Amino acid sequence: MSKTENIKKAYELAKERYAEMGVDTESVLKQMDITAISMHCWQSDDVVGFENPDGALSGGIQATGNYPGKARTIEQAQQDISKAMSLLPGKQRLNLHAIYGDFRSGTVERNEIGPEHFDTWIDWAKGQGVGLDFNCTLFSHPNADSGYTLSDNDPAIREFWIEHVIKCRDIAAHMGRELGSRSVHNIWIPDGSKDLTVNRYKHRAHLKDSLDKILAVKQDASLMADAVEAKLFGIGLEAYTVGSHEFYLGYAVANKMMLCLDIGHFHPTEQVSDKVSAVFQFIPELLFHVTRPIRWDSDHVVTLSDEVRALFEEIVWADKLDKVNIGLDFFDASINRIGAYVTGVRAAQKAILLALLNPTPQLRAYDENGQYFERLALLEEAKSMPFGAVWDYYCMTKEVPVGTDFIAEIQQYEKTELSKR
Ligand code: RNT
Ligand code: ZN
Repeated sequence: MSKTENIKKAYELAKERYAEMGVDTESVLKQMDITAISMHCWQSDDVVGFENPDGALSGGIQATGNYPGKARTIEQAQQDISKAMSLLPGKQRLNLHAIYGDFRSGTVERNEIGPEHFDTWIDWAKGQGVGLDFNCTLFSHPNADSGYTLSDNDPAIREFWIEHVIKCRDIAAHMGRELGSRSVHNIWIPDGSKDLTVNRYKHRAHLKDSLDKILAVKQDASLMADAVEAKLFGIGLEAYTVGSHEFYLGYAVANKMMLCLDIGHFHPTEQVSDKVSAVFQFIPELLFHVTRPIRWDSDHVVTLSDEVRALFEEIVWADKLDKVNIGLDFFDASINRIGAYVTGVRAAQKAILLALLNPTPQLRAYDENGQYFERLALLEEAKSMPFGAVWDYYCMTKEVPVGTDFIAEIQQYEKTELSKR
């Protein structure tokens, strides 16, 4: 029997098993189709960007490793991301950072960037049929050297960054308009202090004031939407982070905007999955940065870990899959970067699929009847259902490599493209 026939046969059997549990795999696959993952452009080149290819990454984040073949030009980044997308089932988007603009070999100050610097990407996105998301970049710049940007004590520094973020929101709206798909603009700032400070309140007041000034410039909600991303600490910024969870949770609720929850931005025993049903009581739409912290916010490639599974289960159980924006945020410079993309996106997609394949109606019934042994048993049995057969079938119907077949494709790409850089 051919491989295709085997995949189909395995799927048909799996479909029956799931149906016995009250799960309709066909409608699950339809949901997979409309659930887009926004791929972060910065795995392609270790968060360097095209403003200053020799510049150092600052802001308390770090990509470790020196695997050969990273993208050094926009063309290379586009080629790599297109390659990765060709190996992924379903729909993706691309998430750009402001430093990835096409500055046409000139220097453009961050507070002077505009939509024209992203035409190259918009054209590429049109060609790929994908939407774009956007991020202002408030790190890797001399005006961030004090450790503070929007919350700096110097009003001139704050003003510079306020202007930058305002420009970035224009760019996001422009992308939304050009591509007919709303762009999510995420605001993350590195601000904080290595050691104890007596000015926690003052910096947070500055940040609030700067954000108020930024958001005073109204944008069309159908073209772009803002999110704010909280964080616990950064490298060299261990004692104090201005934009903490409480700060942004409060800000997002007060200003009716999106909150971005990054899996790596909390205390190690804290679970982002548990925040989903809490935050959704107050905020109608969320952005997630799916990543894998190991001991710290190390931004490892996403795998099908318990926490990633739990995150999507909570989203599905809260019935909010259509109210989440799924971004990825890992940057591993120690392995083939296209391989990192494909492995990470596929892992996140598998977690979504698994969450959708849960026998949720039966689980809820047990739960609400107080049948807790039954609930636990079913949760356990659900783990060994033939989900791999559904995943393989999904990949096959989307005409992308099934199983490990993408490994050889990436090895080939490394040989013909990456090794020549
Ligand atoms: C940093 C944040 C942020 C960045 C990107 C590059 O800790 O997670 O999202 O990773 O903006
Ligand atoms: Zn993040």
